[in-house]
Amino acid sequence: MTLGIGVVGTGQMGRYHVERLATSVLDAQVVAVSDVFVDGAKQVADGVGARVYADGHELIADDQVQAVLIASPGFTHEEFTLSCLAADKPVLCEKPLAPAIDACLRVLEAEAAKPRRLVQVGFMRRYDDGFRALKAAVDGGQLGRPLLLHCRHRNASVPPGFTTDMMITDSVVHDIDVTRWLLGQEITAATVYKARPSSLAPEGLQDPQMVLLETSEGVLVDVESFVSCQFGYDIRYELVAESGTVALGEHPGVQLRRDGQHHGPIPADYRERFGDAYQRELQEWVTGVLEGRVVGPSAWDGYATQAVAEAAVESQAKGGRVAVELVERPALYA
Ligand code: ISE
Repeated sequence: MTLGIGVVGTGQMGRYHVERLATSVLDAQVVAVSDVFVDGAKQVADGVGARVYADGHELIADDQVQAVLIASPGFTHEEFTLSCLAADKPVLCEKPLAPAIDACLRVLEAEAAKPRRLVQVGFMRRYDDGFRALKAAVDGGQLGRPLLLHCRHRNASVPPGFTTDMMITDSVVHDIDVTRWLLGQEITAATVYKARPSSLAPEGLQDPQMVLLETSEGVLVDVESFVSCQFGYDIRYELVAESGTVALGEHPGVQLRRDGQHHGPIPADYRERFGDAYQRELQEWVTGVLEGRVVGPSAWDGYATQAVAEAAVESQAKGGRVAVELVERPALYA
């Protein structure tokens, strides 16, 4: 059996997913793509023999489209996800589920009324070997109760127009998601501290920052967000538990020792660092949908992450600790 997939949005991430779906994901076929920039969409469609739409809702209504991947700009995610829910089609929505809590809640409410989950949110780190090993170590319990989590999230640089709040909403959201998933706890408060800005950061960007998160069971989590670190894409994690620590290993690749020095590669960006994770995310989604289940990061995860992100953005703007309030978790996400 092959899953007919429609991809909404053929910008950078949309193209990245289309290429992977067309070349290396088993049992997947891209049957339609859409974008408001139709010429770009046509180019992508021609490469894989798919139909083209200017309007994502028309793509979702296409009978050949059995499942939808949304990679259009964040502000369109709510309407397209709701449209998929109305059509009863499984949907993998890139993060964010929606860029505002109210919008996330509307999606949550629409899905919670269904007998089964249809929505998955694109938090791909959960599919990375290293992050999975970290979770297995925490769940295995040999280290005792987690106490602290140190997260480092560094990008070499950011595109023009990247703003200080996007350091949270575009970048730290991944650390928020990993924290909740790794610890199996909700985040109850966020406090943001701004370091003096790097002279190499774009004008006006308050980079780097430290985000302090508190969880429901009292674990403290610090996240360094540094989006113009210059040297590469650098993701580090260390969990401190009662009787030991567990850390993500260095990215695989050869390590060279010569002339009294050692050298190793640093990935250029998240697509290189998490290429395998994206692959697994798509493959597990396709296989699951063909078997009638959606089990990846849920709309609840998308909502809870957005709620924490908004608290952190408020702390960024006003200073101080901001508490996170969540609605009651619907039974569908138990
Ligand atoms: C980017 O949008 C991503 O989603 C990456 O995973 C993240 O690490 C990066 O910081 C973001 O800008």
